[in-house]
Amino acid sequence: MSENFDVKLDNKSHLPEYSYIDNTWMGRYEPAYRRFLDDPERFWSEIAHELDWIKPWDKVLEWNHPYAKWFTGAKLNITCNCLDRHVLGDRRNKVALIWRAENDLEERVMTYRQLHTQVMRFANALKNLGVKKGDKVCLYMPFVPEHVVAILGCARIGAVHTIVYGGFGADALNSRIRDSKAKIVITADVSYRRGKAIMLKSIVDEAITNAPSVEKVIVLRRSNLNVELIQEKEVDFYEIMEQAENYCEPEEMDSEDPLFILYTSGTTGTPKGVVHTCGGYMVGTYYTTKYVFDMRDTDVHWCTADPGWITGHSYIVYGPLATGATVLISETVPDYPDPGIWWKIIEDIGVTIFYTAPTSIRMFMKYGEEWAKKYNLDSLRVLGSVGEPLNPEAFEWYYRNIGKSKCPIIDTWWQTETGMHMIATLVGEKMKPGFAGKPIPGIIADVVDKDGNPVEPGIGGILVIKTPWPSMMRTIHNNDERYRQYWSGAGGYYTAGDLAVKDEEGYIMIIGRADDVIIVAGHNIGTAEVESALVAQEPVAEAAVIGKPDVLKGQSIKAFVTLRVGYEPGEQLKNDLIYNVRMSLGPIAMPSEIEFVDTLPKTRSGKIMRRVLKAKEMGLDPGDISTLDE
Ligand code: 6R9
Repeated sequence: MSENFDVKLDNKSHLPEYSYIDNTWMGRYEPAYRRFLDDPERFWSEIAHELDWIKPWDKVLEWNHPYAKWFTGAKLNITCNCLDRHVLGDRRNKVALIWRAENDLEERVMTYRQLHTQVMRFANALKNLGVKKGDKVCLYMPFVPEHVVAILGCARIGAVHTIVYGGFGADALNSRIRDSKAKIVITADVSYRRGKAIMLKSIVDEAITNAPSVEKVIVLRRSNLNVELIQEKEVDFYEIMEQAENYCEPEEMDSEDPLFILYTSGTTGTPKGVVHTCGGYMVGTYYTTKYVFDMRDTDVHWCTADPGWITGHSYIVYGPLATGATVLISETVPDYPDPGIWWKIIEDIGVTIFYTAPTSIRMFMKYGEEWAKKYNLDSLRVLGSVGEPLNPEAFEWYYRNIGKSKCPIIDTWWQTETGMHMIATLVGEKMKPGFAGKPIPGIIADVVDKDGNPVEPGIGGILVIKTPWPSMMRTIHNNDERYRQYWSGAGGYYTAGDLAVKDEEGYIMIIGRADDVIIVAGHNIGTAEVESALVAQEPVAEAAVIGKPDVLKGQSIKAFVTLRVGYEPGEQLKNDLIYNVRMSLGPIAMPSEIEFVDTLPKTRSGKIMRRVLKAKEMGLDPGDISTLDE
């Protein structure tokens, strides 16, 4: 990786017109960050002390590069912090979960007390099936409250959950079950998407034909289809719950015992089974939910991800419940039955913290702001973004149309591997559209060259995390060698696989995945910047760029573009788009080709898969496409 990235830094910034600076939990960014630097272990131990432990730790951190152990010697159960402490404290009858069905007609509400009981019953049901601490349990479920019950039920007894997104097909499910050697699969008869029923159970039937580890399948029957179950092997979710006791003692987990395995989104390669452990993950997700989102007891938190992604694990389930929030969970997609559905839900429920992905925001932009205008969004106070770079155009749209210029936009950079937010602009801090922000207190991140030396502001390089943090992954399941690779490049720092650039104030902008980088005439060009320059133009809804071999320049840039509603493709438009990129970024970053497409290939979590476009363009095998959305 050379340092000669051509990056144009825009100095536009926003101070939220209405800010919460004085009220944030830890105070302002600078003093909090300094407090962390003064004594990192004390910083983390102070946060950990806010939670309940069965036995406290002997040491905060044992670091033996690249292996970290956090809160060693401590015993805990994460469900005690997500449930028991609220039930025993003053949140007993506080609403824990509000669920909206895909059709927006059904709603279910569960208090902390109710959720606690359900989780304990389910945990006992798992025990009755012979599930023990350390056993792997695969969840392949629709997004219903029972999904959360099943997750926490596993954690209650120390079973390691591995959640597979309910939109994946049989092959993807099969490979994850086989890699994790799951003993139990939990599923449902159907899930619903855009009004259509998807027969989840039949997909499981297919997926487990050659998965000998699977002993039992638990089926949640939510429809009236009366799906038949094979005696012995298959059991009904509520039948086994009914036979189970109400109280379940929490399993004493060692801080370093695994909590779950989650397979990565696979934008750039084969999915990897990321392993997270109990203690550190609990501290990291609790801390970031509370601090980064400035979570208060009165908040209604809505993260639009699915539990099948890390975002769902950390910011639907574990983090928000550990802080005792009211969590909205919704099976809806953003544009069904119409593109106003999410705004309607926010108005109905009174959502205060809303966390979504750039892909959704760009989709809303494509349909126009009228949809959001129909609803009263005054309850909102914090808006979040995750998953891809939030380009300035989408930032502005989100800030004005959804946040009504009063809500901070918290762009959060992190990964399945990091478990928690790493880089973000905190509530009350100056926001810079296009920049994720600064490393949060607790995290030392930087932009470096291939030897690990920091590069100058404005120069692109490799994004690294320099020191361990509590919720870092501990290994890749069945592939520790692959784990070590994360810590073996760039001077031995943790390399995230992303490229970034820092400005004079230390704000970090993500410019793309290292695997997607384009090198034109010796200049490294991050995909995000060119895509952003395209999306900044009114007709463009979304864009993806790839590098194509070019005899003169090494590579040339090809852009794939989808248009906003009301725009037609044409030669003139192509020329205009290219001209405007040239004017904003210069000739080096100018696409030499543009192709208009109806959709872009994305992972099921909404990330653009540039390698699929590239393989198709060059007539090559796209590699593992199990995570591709159809
Ligand atoms: C949480 C999650 C991780 C990759 C990551 C990066 C991209 C995530 C981002 C972002 C720019 C942000 N990414 N958040 N890029 N700005 N705020 O998405 O985890 O599915 O493992 O993906 O997503 O490329 O390396 P995961």
